Amino acid sequence: MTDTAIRLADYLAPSHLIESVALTFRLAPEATLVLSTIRFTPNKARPGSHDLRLDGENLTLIEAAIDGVPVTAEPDETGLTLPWADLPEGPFTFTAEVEISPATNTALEGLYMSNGMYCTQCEAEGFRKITFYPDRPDVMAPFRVRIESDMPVLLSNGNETATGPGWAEWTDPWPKPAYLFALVAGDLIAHSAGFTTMSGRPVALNIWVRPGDEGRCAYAMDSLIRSMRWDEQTYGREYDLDVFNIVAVDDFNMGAMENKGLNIFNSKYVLALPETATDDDFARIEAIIAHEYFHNWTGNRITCRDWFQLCLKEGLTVFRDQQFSGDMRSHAVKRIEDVLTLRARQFREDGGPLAHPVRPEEYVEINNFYTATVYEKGAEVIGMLKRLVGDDGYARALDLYFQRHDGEAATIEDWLKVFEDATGRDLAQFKRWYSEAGTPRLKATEDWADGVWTLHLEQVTPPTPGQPLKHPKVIPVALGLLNGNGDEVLPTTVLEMTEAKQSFRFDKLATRPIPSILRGFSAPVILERATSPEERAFLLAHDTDPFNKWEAGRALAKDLLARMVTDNASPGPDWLDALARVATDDSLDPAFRALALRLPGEDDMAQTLHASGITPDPARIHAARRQMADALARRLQPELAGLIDSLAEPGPFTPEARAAGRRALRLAALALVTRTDGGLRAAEAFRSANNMTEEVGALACLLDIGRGQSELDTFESRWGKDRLVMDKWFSLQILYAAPEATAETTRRLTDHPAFDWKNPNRFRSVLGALSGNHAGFHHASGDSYRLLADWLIRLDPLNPQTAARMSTAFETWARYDADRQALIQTELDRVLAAPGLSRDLAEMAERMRR
Ligand code: 0A1
Ligand code: ZN
Repeated sequence: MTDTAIRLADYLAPSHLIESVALTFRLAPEATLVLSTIRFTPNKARPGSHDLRLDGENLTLIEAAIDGVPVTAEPDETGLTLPWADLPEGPFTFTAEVEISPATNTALEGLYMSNGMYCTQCEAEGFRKITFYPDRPDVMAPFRVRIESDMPVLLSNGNETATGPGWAEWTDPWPKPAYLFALVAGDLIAHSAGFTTMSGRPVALNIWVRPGDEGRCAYAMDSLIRSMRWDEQTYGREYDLDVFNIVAVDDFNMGAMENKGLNIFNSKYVLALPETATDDDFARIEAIIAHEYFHNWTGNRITCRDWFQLCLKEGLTVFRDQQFSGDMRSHAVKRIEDVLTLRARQFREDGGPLAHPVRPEEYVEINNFYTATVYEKGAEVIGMLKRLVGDDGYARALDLYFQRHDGEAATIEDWLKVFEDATGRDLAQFKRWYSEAGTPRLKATEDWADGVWTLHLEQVTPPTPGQPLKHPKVIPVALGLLNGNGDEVLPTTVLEMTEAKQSFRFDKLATRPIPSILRGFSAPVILERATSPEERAFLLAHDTDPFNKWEAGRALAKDLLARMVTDNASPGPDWLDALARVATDDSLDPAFRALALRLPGEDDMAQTLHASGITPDPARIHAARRQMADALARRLQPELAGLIDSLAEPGPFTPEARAAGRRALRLAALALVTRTDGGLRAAEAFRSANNMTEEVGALACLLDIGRGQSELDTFESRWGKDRLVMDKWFSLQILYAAPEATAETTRRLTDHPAFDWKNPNRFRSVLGALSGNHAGFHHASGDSYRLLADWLIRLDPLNPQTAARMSTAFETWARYDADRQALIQTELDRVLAAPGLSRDLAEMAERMRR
């Protein structure tokens, strides 16, 4: 593996730059012709006599020429080298004619077909499957594209500059790397709108979908318009083309892609109606539309020098979409949700064999580094930077970033330098957040004497693969102090920790304060502090910081669940009463109350137990968590019916946050009632639901108590023709299967005629649900491990990217007992022995293998 690794340290500037690119596509499913005319110029930043290496994979080269002189060099497996001796001294024109086969491209990378429509996915290195090109992000060029096809709608990047029967020409004036290239041709229909930018320029907006889906685009369009306005108002960023097109495709490896002026989306993140999409779907659509739109500046106008800098665009763009969703909805609720995701995905990654820095230093397959660490921890690092330099400093740094680097391919060094220049701060130590993997543990203890309260902090980052030794990081610790009445005696203050051990003194206090540490989750660390249940309950009731208020309840629940698993404890009044008070407190946001009622996840619990030196038993965790839910249901029983009734939404469905929060709390209450009424109320809720949130919400309640078969059948006959809705039907049955039935349920569903395993959404909805059912996946029989490995081996030759991504289900093996470890290692070995294994899956399996 190491001999094929690509290293940041080996970066060399490109030998040649590109002045312009012209492409012609003659589309045909199995024999598309790609004609390219590329104007190259030697790169002055890389003096010397260099061959020109062009990337190219799975291409049939018909002919190529340099300034009209045929090229005699032959391509190899990964590209074509134009020897220095054949290159003119100054600028020259390279032309090529290449044939490709989109219809047989199952990897969904490059030019491929989905439901009879042509589309592309070029990030990270897909353009090399379209034609010979220096497929690296630091080579930027303006593109002209001509598409010839009898498909009615022909789209590419930029503005449409000419069109006629059977062809269209698109011109993108903004220099871009090849990974932002896109082309779409199909029988599509547009949901259209318009937008006037802050300087008064009109922009045509279109969301292109298959005929029949045009009625499901309104929410995505509304989200797009709000994103465009927000980026103007918040970051001063204006859109820069005459048109912004979005296309929804059913077969897509990821969520969506920010191609310049032509975003391509997994249809799951575009199409939504109240009847077909849940509140979570609506929120995700809003966030992803915003994310891709925001890339226009953070990613496209300023791109990455190389793929090691991926977090430069992704961390920043996630941070921006999180800010946007907070502004559109509730900052408190959004922060809690983001931290839940961070812990579930990034802390999990950071604590296992796949841990890597936010800016990795080497990779074998870059597609394996579109990770929670690069995205979510990358966003956290920016949040910390903002906390340290303040809102004004952040705004000045961002202005400088856009001014200094517009049109460039930049690095993390460039990014940190704008903060240093704009604020005068030295960020040398802060940079460790980019280079060191692992989640720091922050240990907190206190002293109290003579009106002086002292907080002692100690940071330790555990070793991660390839990085045995860690260094102290700059940790912004937001702190507030409360007195016994719940009044704030110290409002939120950011302490700046820079040493391995550091103490902070607070004097002139009348009474011993109750600290609220790491408010707003001010740094992506694990806070360790011995805290009594009484103190947690106090903070749950009184903390003025909404994140820490929620966190106190969470910690209370996790402490209890841990004791239930290890000591057979049972839920007592401290937790039950504290939670009941929050659940029924009408002065609190219903969305917040719903989050407070959500019990800790089983995977999260396994991670926590492992971190404290206890080998987690998945079956015990599962049973204890259910026991916890039962106790809560009994405690709240007198209130639940009233709560459910009072939260009924009069009037038509709206996806906005307020209504969604009420539905979330209502469903949380319904889930509890279901544990005591045998499903009566949930069955009724399923029957009367007029939106997908309540329909699947009620169904989930029933499945969770082992009922709901007739509702499943009703659901299937109602939605059998709707791919996106049926993905939910597949997932739910597996997620809520009993541990011993999970593998069998999954196997049965893979035999279902609608299980189209070549469609990534459907594959994920089944095999992703298998690994999402913690106790079922880790069932002692090892059946689930085997089943997943079988399917990874089967998918890999067709779609290595998705197979590799789903293999991360095994990344937690080291948490479990020796038997489970051995079972997982056997499966990883079996994957590694698969003939013709892809580089993608091979890299992942090798990194995970003991
Ligand atoms: N840049 C996109 C994510 C993306 C990455 C890779 C893809 O194919 C390998 C597709 C999409 C984003 O951040 O939304
Ligand atoms: Zn992105």
